[in-house]
Amino acid sequence: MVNQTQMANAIRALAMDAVQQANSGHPGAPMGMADMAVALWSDHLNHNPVNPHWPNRDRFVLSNGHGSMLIYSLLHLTGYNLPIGELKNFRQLHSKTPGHPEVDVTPGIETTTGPLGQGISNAVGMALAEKLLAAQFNTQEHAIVDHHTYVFLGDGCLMEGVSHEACALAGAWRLNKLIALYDDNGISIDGQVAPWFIDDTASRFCAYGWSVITCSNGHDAQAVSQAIATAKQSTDQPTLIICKTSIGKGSPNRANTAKAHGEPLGAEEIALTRTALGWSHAHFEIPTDIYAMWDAKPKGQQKETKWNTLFDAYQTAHPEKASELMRRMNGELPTQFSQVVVDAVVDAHQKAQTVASRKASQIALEAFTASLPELLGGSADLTGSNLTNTPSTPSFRVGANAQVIKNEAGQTGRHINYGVREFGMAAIMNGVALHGGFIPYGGTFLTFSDYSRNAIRMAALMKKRVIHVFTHDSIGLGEDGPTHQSIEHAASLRLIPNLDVWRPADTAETVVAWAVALQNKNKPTALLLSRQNLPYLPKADAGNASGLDSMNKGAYVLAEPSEVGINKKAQAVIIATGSEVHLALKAQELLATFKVATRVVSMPSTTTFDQQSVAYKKAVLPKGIPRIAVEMGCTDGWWKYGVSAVVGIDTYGESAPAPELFKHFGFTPENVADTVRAVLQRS
Ligand SMILES: Cc1ncc(C[n+]2csc(CCOP(=O)(O)OP(=O)(O)O)c2C)c(N)n1
Repeated sequence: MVNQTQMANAIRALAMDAVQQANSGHPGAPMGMADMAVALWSDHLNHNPVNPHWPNRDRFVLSNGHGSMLIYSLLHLTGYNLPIGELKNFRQLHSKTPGHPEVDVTPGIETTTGPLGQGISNAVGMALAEKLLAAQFNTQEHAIVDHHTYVFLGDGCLMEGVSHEACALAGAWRLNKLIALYDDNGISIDGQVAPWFIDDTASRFCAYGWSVITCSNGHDAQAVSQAIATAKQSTDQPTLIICKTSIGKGSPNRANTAKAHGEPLGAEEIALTRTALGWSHAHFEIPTDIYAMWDAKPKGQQKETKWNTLFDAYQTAHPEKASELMRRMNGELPTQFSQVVVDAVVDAHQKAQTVASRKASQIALEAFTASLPELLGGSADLTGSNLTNTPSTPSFRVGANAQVIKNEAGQTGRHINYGVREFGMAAIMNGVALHGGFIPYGGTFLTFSDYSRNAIRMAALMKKRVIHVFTHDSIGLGEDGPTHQSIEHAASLRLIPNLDVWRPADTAETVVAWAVALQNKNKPTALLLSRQNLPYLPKADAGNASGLDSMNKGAYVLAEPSEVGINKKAQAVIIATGSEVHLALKAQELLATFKVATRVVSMPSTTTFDQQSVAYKKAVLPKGIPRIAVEMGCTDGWWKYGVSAVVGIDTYGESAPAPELFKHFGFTPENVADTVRAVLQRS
């Protein structure tokens, strides 16, 4: 009869062998967490290896993603479509077993982890999504959304500040179905952590409002299983289970040392470890009886079938709710959404309002949040500045009994006060998007996008629809000064592959930017929005859906020379973004008085424009005439558009009223016009 130690040893053997074969990787963490994994995966985790996308599965996040061989072993052993050949191919090109777990690459992986601290933060987002979705869809009889979110994490995740931001929120939100198991092995890369990590982790989590359980022997699978059972009983707090473990458990010479952390054990030590563990099977060979013990397919099928029966009953009783839930879980927008977009663009053209683009964003959101219940907004303590809330998005609140509070109309909150936690917000939003059922968006000042940056990058890498509302996007914010004024941010966000970046110029472009962001099912978007008012810019094709079609290409011809009374072909193209587009139009007028003919191109999204056909790009930016870019930010990114000059800012800003700053930094029609004339004289 196979015992739990043998089940754990199967993980240890696979981890040792795969890391050895790849000649790189981290054997220590999987070997140390193997018993915790047995406790969770064989006694508690509700999942179906045959259908990794079963909506009501428990979510499992390996926050210490360097221990990837733990999860690959578990997925293989429990019956996911991850054959042993993939484990033999660990860390090789195009294998399903990359160095760190990657969502949508390996069946059963819920999120991409590796950047420490973000996995636990994603898990907070998943648990939030579960709680909110349950409050929105479950009925007295039908607990359709009802699962746990489990996380494994190590010292590294706890040292990272983002874990504080996210875990504090998990406590405030009383995410009682979030259960984190801490691999407390006292080792990180530099050695015994004692000199640099003396936090009292139990007290820290108690202070966040978590329940904390300590397992003095994290290698006692039954004790860990008992702790998980207790954690599942929690009705109002998330739980941290502290498991005292040995890194590299089983290795006679490497266990409990940093040497077990990030390199192969070596053939000799592997042989010694096998002997110590009593594991005599060939490399990568798992005996059938151990496979049989691990096989989670029959139980998983049963659980899903039971849920399907419940869902059928739900569907019969509440057909609309059932199809709405499935639509949202599949990430599909409602069919009427495209009409909502057209109406919002037409409305923007008709009203022709002069407002800040952050206000234009709120106007767009009013239309979109009313028709998309999946939009889950928020702000990192700047709601009144970011303007991320609308009448359709009351504040998300949780009562002392851990229930999501509903208003008189029975609606849950849909706008989250993340507090001053930009990175936490971004990583939590990733978790919400990964869970499904919501499209998260969150606001802060553009300058603080640096705080969130790695989570934005992770959303882009994972191809998840997360929308960042970055307001106060330039020196145009004025008196707050250089600490708050973005300079390099637009350019540096544009460098992140698969991140769409929009800097709209007026109300119509802002609606389009939001619409594209919402339709970008497989990428995140950053919306860069002004603090200061911007005029509506008349467009030749306004008032019909074709206006939408040019704006959504990321750049379009806004004004030809004829619009300022010059009947000759353009001698130069002025390219501008966001708040600088109206300045470009004024420069165009001024140049006309000198008989200089220019075309103004509004380029709200360089990232979207870059995706267009060569023919379209040529039509907007014709060859043979000089181009001048205007943007209140660093100039670096513009040279790739073949510009002859950039009116930009390559220093930090200054504290002063915005109109003075515009003059000081040369953002005047006169300076733009002079720049164009200087370029023409040179060419
Ligand atoms: C944000 C981030 N910084 C640094 C690293 C590099 N790194 C990978 S593992 C690790 C140490 C983690 O220690 P611990 O969580 O205790 O893992 P263990 O040694 O127990 O495997 C570091 C610094 C990383 N992956 N992510």
